[in-house]
Amino acid sequence: MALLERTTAPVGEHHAQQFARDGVLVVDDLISRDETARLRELVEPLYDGTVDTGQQRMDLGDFEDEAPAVERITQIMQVHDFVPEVLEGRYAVLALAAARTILGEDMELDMTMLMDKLPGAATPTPWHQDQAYWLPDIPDRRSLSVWLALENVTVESGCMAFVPGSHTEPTRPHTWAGSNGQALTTEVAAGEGVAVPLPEGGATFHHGNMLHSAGGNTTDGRRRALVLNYRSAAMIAWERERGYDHRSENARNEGEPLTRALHPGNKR
Ligand SMILES: O=C(O)CCC(=O)C(=O)O
Repeated sequence: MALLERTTAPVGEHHAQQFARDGVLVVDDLISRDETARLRELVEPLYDGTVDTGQQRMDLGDFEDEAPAVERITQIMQVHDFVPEVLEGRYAVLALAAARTILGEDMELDMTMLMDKLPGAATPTPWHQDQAYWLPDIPDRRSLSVWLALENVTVESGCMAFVPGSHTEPTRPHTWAGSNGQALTTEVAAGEGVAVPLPEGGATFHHGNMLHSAGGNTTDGRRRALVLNYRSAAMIAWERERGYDHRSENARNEGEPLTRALHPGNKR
């Protein structure tokens, strides 16, 4: 399988050109092992339930009909509401600087999210483009997501996969991944995707129109990631005026993909 070029932090002008071409950057060493360990420690109370994350926690994998042995894809939205310290680390400074270098000085943090696949949670995150989840008429589609590996992530434990260059194509039609849940999915041909294993503290940076997925976790270890999403300050204000703030009070409605976010109360 093809490998994506690896880069080093901090992300600079050269990387901005690479991002414009590929729509994704792979940074093996965004933060140190100590910083990663600190982040794991900060977010564990959210995972183990010591901190109640209420409706911000959901199983993104509940599109599968069979009853799961373990929560399939644990997703916790707006992590910094519960643990503001997650934004105090060096990586948050690096990620914001990268977003501004790559997409413009008006980039700001829009969303944080935790994604955990417990040992044996073998449900893949379906192929999708983040833009399929957004308000369809958003006037400015610049967006960057940083997916930070909180431990070594392999193909077997559910690393991310991307279709380099797909960010320049129109957003593909998406459908619900199943009769339950809020995951969307789209068609990607075999061989289009490139899997990106990462060491702990490594990160991928992907464009909002990038086709991506993640494998299931077939190992006996965890697969935790912290995601930070950036877009322009004006677009964050535009979203909030329309009641869209990436919280999940109404996880799924009956609307069609690409219109769902317009339904009253759907905040995700
Ligand atoms: O971690 C995963 O399983 C998927 C994450 C994802 O889709 C994203 O960060 O946009």
